Amino acid sequence: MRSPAVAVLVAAGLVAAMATVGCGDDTAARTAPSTPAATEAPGLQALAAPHGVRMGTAVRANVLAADPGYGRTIAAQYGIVTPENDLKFAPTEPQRGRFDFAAADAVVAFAERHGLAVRGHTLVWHRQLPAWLTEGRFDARETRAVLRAHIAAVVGRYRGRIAQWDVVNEAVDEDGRLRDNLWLRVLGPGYIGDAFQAARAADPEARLFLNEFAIEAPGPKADATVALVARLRAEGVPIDGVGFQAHATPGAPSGEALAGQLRRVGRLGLETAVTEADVRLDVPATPAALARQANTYRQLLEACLREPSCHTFATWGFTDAWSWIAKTFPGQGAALPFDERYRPKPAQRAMAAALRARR
Ligand code: 9MR
Repeated sequence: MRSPAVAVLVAAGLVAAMATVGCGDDTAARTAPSTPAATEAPGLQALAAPHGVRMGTAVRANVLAADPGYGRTIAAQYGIVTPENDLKFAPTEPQRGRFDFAAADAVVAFAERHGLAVRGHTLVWHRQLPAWLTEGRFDARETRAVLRAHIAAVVGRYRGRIAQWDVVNEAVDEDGRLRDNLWLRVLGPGYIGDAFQAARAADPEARLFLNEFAIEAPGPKADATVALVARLRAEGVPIDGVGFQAHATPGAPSGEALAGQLRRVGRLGLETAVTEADVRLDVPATPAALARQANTYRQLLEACLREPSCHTFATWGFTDAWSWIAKTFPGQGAALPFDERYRPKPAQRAMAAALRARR
């Protein structure tokens, strides 16, 4: 039973929420990110705030526009959002020098209305590149100009409004070599430093990250990534952090492994972030599998909470209604902390419990 004082607070919150949100009109909301829906338990961000950690999710502009409940859940639960696709190269520069920011603008405006921070994803990657670039047969001079102009335009547009950028994404391959991509082939390894310089020039306040998958446990790829960022630091490249994507399966990576890798990067004086966590299951998921998934989410979050370098814990979406997993891993899914109707799963409750326990 709630105490009378709590009941009064809840009632007051309900009135305030009704006044700010209106009749389901998401666009009018002015609630702080940590403010839960009045009738619900505190959201993840409210629980994480005392730890100095932002809880995040990837977000899709098209779903935000189509479904007010999607945005409401994000605003009630999270403190930082990452456009899942809307800031990538092809969507933002579909023709050379002609930019389209409509979808990204909508996400950033949504975040600002709700007091959420934004992670920008991503400036330099080997995927989601426009045909004019992949088929353009540009030489090194022109490719460098394309890279710099793209970063100047995209980062510059959101100067002061995007807190963290994934400047370079997935630059290292499984064997620990620099990934063989268009940028490396035409520009050589210097493209990485170049991209960070251009991002720093376009927004000196933004925190600049190298973002990578499968570096959450020891191995050649993790070693090479740590060596790469140490070298970049030594060369004076303006890099602030490393993003650990953390696309997981139950138990892998373990929390111990992730904490160890976060620590290695933290020791270099760099920030760390968990940027794209999800824990995929065979579908339909059994209760036992959902419990193992919850345990994995709890362990991954606890790893971030105990490493002082880690200030962001973001999942790659929040609802099983919208996730990249089913397309890429046939027969798998159910990877996120909320179900298809935005109801918390055991994974969400396990993360909330971890955040409460460590207060
Ligand atoms: O989730 C994204 C999916 O909707 C896109 O189709 C895909 C295109 O390659 O990219 C997905 O996001 C990726 C992210 O940008 C980088 N890390 C891996 C993610 C899953 O593939």
